[in-house]
Amino acid sequence: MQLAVLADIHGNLTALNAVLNDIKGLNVDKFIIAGDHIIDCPQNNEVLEKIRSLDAYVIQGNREKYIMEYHNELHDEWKEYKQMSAIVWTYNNLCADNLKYISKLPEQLSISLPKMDSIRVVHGSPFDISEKILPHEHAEKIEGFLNAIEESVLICGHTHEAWNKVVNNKLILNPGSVGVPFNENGFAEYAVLTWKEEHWTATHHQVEYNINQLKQLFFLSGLYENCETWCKLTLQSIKEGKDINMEFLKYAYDLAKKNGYSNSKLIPDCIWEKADEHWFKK
Ligand SMILES: [Mn+2]
Repeated sequence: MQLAVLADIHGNLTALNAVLNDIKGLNVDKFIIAGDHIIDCPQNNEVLEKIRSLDAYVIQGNREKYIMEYHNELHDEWKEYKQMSAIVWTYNNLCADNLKYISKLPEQLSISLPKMDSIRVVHGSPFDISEKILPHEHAEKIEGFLNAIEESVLICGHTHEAWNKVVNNKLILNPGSVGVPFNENGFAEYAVLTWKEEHWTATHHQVEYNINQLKQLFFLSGLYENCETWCKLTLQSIKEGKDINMEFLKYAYDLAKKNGYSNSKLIPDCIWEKADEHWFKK
């Protein structure tokens, strides 16, 4: 039995197609897709349609949660902020069918296959959809995460860093990110879980794809003109394999604080624009 494990596609159909093409050469029985399918890159409907066409175990990530919260009118103010424009654009462009599909996705899954060790799938951690588990920063906490679950394998995404580790006979696996991977070469990432000799083993895979083609889709889709700053950051993150969006957010929040907006949860557009100007001049 072989399972392909994907996470954090973030609307990047170009990378997803490259990964699926790579997987064709393997003997994969089923897919696990661990959330953040959409937002940040332009082809959100296409990615969801592709996922729906696969035989896959699928959960929500924090991006899908944002979409549902926005849909349920919990964040009407988001439409007034450039900071949130990629979420709002994605929501406004999502087909009704795809919205319904993500609304029905569970936050976590427990997979039990006959005569095989069970697998827990989460996006962040077993406790929180947005909690990061990083192998070096959270070395002591990892045992706690694994003790907290009944299953023998914990699959998580969210950090866009590929790694796996066996602790007390339990396996923790992050397949990395298909759409916005944080690595040295910018290649799309996924993992394969293989059941052999009474246990699961993980292998990591990287696939090169055409980033220029992806870049053109940012323009053609209208995403770029609606969310210019966020798109420039996302493209830089993909090119450099680093979380530039997060670095920019820190910078913009600091700038907001310096300008007397210390209590605002969101960054006012006047600060956002100033931060953009400074950032891309660097
Ligand atoms: Mn995430």
